[in-house]
Amino acid sequence: MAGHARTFRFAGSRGVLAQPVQFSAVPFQRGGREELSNHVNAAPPIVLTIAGFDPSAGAGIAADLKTIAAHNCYGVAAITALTVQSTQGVKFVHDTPAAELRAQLDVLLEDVKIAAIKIGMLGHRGNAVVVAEFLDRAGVANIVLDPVMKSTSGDADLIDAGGIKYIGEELLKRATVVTPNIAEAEILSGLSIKDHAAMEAAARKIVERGARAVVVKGGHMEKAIDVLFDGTEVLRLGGDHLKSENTHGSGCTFASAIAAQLACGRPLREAVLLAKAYVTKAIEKGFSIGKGPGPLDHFYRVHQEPPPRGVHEVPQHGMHPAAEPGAH
Ligand code: PXL
Repeated sequence: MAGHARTFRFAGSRGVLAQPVQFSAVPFQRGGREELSNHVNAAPPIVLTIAGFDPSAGAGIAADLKTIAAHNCYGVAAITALTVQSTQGVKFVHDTPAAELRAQLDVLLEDVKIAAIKIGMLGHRGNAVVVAEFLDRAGVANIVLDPVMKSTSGDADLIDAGGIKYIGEELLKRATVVTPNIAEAEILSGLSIKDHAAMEAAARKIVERGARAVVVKGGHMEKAIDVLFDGTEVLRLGGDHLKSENTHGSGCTFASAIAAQLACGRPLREAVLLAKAYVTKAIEKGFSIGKGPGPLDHFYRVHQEPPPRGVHEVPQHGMHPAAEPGAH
């Protein structure tokens, strides 16, 4: 049976593909994959990340997908920008055109059920507008907004001035929780932040501007205290200032961990506390992979300790054939 064959043309920045891609809508035939198993795995909660791509995979989309996977959720992604960067910093930023971002978001929305959305780098105002309109269409309850403005080393703008203004005026009020660092909180609140009292005042101001809750991240302060304000109560989340150099992508990881916890049904305060515990440990276990600040270990929970040296129990069943007594 022929089924429908639909032709897709991809008109990207490098031109139209020479050969149109054929997608066949023929259902699986008898004797094919369909017959191999009738087992269906329960689907995990789906978390969508809308962020930029970092080729060193420490920050942005890659960090988000690793974090989401480490929380037993399924991550899907829409890319707002392609950065050219290594652990040594951002060299260039190529923003995704707004129409392309909208197309990425819409195909996902019509296909899968999204439990939570994490928003990171947006690149430019056009993408911020697309995201606001998408949030209005999608009706997803859990929205974590990490209002990324500059790269960690401060050497690159990850959004334009119009985009920053739009975040403050439009995206804040669509967010379940916003996770600015000190510099971002200063811009969003219009306040200068020198101490924990000012962090709290900024948190209140950001909620006044429309966010349902905010975590002002104090990681860059001498004492790494984060301030969570949920519109009713202020909670100071203490933590040691970690000595690790390998902190690249901590903000993305924290926001994605909150999104995953919310997707799993945890209430906000618990989601934030668990996300802080996760990111702290992932920083502690982070590794140096290049010449600059390295990434976190997003999978520290699944990495096994090597077996202790010495005498080992030899398994009696399921031995490797080479280890069978008859093999020698
Ligand atoms: O950490 C902020 C950030 C977010 N997203 C992308 C980045 C960075 C920092 O460099 O590259 C894609």
